[in-house]
Amino acid sequence: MIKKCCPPPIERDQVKKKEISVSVLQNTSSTGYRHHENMIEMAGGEFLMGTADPESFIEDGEGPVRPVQLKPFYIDRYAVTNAQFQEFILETGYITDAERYGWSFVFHLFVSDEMKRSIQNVVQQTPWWYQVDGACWKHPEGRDSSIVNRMEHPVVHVSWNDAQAYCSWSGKRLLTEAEWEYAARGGLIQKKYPWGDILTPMGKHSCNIWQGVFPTLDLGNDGFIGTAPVDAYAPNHYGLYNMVGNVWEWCSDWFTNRHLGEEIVIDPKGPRTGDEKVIKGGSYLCHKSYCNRYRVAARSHNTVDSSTGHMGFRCAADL
Ligand SMILES: [Ca+2]
Repeated sequence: MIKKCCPPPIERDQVKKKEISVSVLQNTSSTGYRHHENMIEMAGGEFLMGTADPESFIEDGEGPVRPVQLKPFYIDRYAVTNAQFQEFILETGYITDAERYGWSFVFHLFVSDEMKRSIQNVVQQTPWWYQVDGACWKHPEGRDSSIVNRMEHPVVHVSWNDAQAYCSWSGKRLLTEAEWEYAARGGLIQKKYPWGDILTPMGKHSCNIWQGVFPTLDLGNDGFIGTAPVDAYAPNHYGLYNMVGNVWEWCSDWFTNRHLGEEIVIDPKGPRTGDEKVIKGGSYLCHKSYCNRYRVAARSHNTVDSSTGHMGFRCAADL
């Protein structure tokens, strides 16, 4: 059985979608990419993507291990923060999918008992997700919550559409899955995590995941229950922070669990079409007992208008 702890399958098509005019959101900066100072140049070249790790989820399409070649690109050092996303919203007036629909998925530990009693819609396969009215990027736990003390945390409750709109405004783009995995590996070959094969080297926590008993007790031994600031923990060898844990990150590729093996692939961009987009890196909700997807080869997927309290993104750009 696939342990689908993470992004709940969202059925929002009961709400008529408005066309989003991304054309009005084109980059208005005369200096090029926004927040370019926080981007790092990746040299590109060949690397081994995917894994044959016995811990991997075969049904997710984590394998086979395959050679991939990439051209150089820029990548954000950190996930996009609440502060950056607010800048985008203030300049453009953009309305996120969660705001248009009027709700988003919030993890049960962040929903008050009083609020739970009034919520009818709980995801059956993953009952720890509550459909909370008013939950959105600036109210992560519902209308009465705020991001005031979390401006340097990753923005969440953003759909793939929202991430695309932000990228368009900032003159950037989402990473392909291959770029994401190349960057996350930090130059290490076929290691489990961005820093090596040991989850807590010398007993030290290196990413924001779940400790305790999922989904009821998060001990927060890594310092955080819920999101952490985007610069928490040490970066990988490429200088990138929180490539695994903290929040899932949207990629540009449509999802498939079938890949070509052996033949080297150059700048893969995923299938031409699909139903769901790839997400990478796992989140603060991942635990070895259930959703061991905070490994660099791990992957999951969700629909383009889905949003949750544990999905965000970072940007890339062409050189
Ligand atoms: Ca944690």
